[in-house]
Amino acid sequence: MKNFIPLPYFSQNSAQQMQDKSQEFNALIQKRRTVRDFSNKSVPKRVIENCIKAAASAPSGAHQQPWHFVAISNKEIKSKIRQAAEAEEKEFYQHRASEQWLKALEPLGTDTNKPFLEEAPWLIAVFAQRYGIDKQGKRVKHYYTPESVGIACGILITALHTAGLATLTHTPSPMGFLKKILKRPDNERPYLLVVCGHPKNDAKVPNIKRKELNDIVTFFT
Ligand code: IYR
Repeated sequence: MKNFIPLPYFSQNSAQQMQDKSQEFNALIQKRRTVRDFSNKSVPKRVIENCIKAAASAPSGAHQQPWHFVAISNKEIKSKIRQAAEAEEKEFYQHRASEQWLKALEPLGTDTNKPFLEEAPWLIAVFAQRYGIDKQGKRVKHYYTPESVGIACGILITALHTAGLATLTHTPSPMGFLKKILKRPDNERPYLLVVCGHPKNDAKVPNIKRKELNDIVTFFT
């Protein structure tokens, strides 16, 4: 059934305001870097809650909001996740990854050791719901789930960065262990593990560059 209301909270900006705001936002987001050296300095739960609320504002297929976020600061659970992730990563680096894949990862300097999974104050495991379950316990088909959850993750990372936190989008593969450790239901599959917190004082990042606008955009005007 249709139920429409007037569009709320829309601010009309002048061309100048749009230019200023977009420039300001770009300057802020350009400072985001994927970080792997986290300090154990704590981050209040309220901050994580706000960022998850922001993430869940993402558009989703048929507005079905096919996501679930598990935020972990608990030491034992982080330690279990580290152990399981490192076991998978060993397999990956020693057997599963092709030469080509390992070569592509070289500039990032990643390896099987994942101390950040215990050191960072928060891990946010994002789950994608392959289907929903209604109040009667019946399956509800979800549409565009990976796209919806991907957009939510983008907003999550942006919100965390805006709050002044460093993030790492981590995808130990396969991630089935997250579902077990975090006791998630059958309709959910692990999508992404977002590690977040403060960077270590001497945190280092790879010396890599983003593509130029000309290399990523085509305009027809
Ligand atoms: N999951 C592994 C390997 C890895 C894969 C990609 I694609 C990256 O961008 C980074 C790492 C790891 O986390 O080490």
